[in-house]
Amino acid sequence: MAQKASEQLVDVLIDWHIKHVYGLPGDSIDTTVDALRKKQDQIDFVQVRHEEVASLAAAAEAKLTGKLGVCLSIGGPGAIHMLNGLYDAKMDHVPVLALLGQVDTQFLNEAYFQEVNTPELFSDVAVYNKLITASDNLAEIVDEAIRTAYEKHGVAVLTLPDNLPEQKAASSYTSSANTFQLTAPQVDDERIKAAAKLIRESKKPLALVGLGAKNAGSQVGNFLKRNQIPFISTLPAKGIIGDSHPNSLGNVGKLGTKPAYEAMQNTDLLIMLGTNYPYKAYLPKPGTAKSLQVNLDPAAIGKRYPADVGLVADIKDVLHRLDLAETTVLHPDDSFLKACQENVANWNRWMAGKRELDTTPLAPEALFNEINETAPLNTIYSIDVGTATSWSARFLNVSPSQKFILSAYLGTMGCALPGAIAAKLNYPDRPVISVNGDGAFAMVMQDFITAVKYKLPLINIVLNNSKLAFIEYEQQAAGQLNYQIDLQDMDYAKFADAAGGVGITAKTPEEFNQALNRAYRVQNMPVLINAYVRDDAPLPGKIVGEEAKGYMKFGSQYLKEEKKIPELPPLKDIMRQFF
Ligand SMILES: Cc1ncc(C[n+]2csc(CCOP(=O)(O)OP(=O)(O)O)c2C)c(N)n1
Ligand SMILES: [Mg+2]
Repeated sequence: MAQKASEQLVDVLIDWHIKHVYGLPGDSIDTTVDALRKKQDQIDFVQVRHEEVASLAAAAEAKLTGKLGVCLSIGGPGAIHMLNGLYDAKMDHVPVLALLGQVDTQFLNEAYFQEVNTPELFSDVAVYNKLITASDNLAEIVDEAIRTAYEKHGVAVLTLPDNLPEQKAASSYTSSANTFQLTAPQVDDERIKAAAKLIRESKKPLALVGLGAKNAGSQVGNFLKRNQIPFISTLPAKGIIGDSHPNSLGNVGKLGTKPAYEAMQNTDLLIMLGTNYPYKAYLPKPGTAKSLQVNLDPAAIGKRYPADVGLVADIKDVLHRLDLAETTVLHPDDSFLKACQENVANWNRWMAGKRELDTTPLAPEALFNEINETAPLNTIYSIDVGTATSWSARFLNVSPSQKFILSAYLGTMGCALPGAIAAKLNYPDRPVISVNGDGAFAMVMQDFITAVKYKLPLINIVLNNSKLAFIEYEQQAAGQLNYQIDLQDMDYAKFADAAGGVGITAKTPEEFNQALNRAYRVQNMPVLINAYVRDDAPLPGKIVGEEAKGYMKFGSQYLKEEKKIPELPPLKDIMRQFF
């Protein structure tokens, strides 16, 4: 018997091992929802309360698992709600499929109720973007959409007029799920030799490791150790090699460390592994360092810093061949590494004082330290945008056995809770901790109820400073007076209780520690810790250029803290001992 096109569509998703479809039903997508209902024993529909959460959760699922995330909504308003999470997927280069409803074909182009031209609206976000116009080839197009999302590491969007999936397809369809594979280009020996030469001839090599190294963490870690090369991690790549690796200098950039900033200023060879890190101000000054870059995307090579050798290749393969190209290590000299390590030791001593701050309201530094010290080794962190991002960059030591996700390049507030929902659904046995500011949480808080509905014991920590603290400091850095940054407080713990979860308020370090301890033991329901925190400035590793001028004007606390940094000896001075 011929199948309905919608049933074929769902079969294609099942073939690709899709476990979850995040969404909210409604009239223009209901025939697809009906097909999902029929296969609910093989694929879960995760009902959210706002479509933005569906797309953010789908993006997070892709970040966590490396597999396609899928989200679904009606056309018109529901589709528009999904844009944000789809941009998050696009900008963090993860595969997501969005199924958007549309008015029936007989009403198309009539400016009908909820008729939005989604193929046009989504044209910028999508790597594959089609309006379905027939039922016979729907399954084929879904299959191609998925292949393209994987191949281009991006978002595939299908707009489905709701009368089409309902119709019978002319013939059966066999998906390409079992035969699909991605292969990395091969690099010729000459280029590998050129890369080896660069490393051998450098005195102060430094690696910048990005998300492209995700599946090569231990290989990169071993290579850098053997060759005495210090490394810096981009924030989204945090934990891939592990913050406690002896060669780690922490994260780079505004949220990064002083040792990382200074190593960038002093290196003579920047080795960029799987990164397209955009903040040029935190890279070496052009002309001061050579650069070796490895990236699967040819367009990323030389984009941020001129490359002397560029390898469009898989990192594991390159490192393996670099090892083969040399019988001995390429870079046995540990002088630069030793200097950097001493710089890190000084920095860590300075930071240690902050980890122990015992204040009311809580110092976020101490709060993050408590999470760091108690979170099990398989914890998944989902971090929001705001000062939570800065504190996590500094005070969480993420290990390769943990996972760490955030909205890295879109930087959208409201990403942490959807990320935590996806994390708990995909890894039910692992602890999941999301940390968000009070502003960010309020953008998606309705979906705490989703975590209640699906009995997800995630731990959602609200950093409650009753303001948009990150913006407070941004305004100051720009030399502006603070305006419109205060947030009305509310009892988030009571909200969590009312939603059917567990709400706990914490105002002191002791209360927070107890709350967290209790939260680890809760089963079958989400916990919200409403943590009242000081609005401490997220301390700079180094303020660059224009920002410094802005702070001068404002004369803020932030600048006073920055002045303390020179108390730590600069890397240049430390280096004299080693060279
Ligand atoms: C959707 C969205 N809107 C606005 C911003 C700009 N923004 C970045 S951080 C921030 C403040 C975050 O406030 P909150 O969540 O309370 O965290 P805090 O910085 O106070 O810890 C804002 C408004 C953003 N990144 N995303
Ligand atoms: Mg806040």
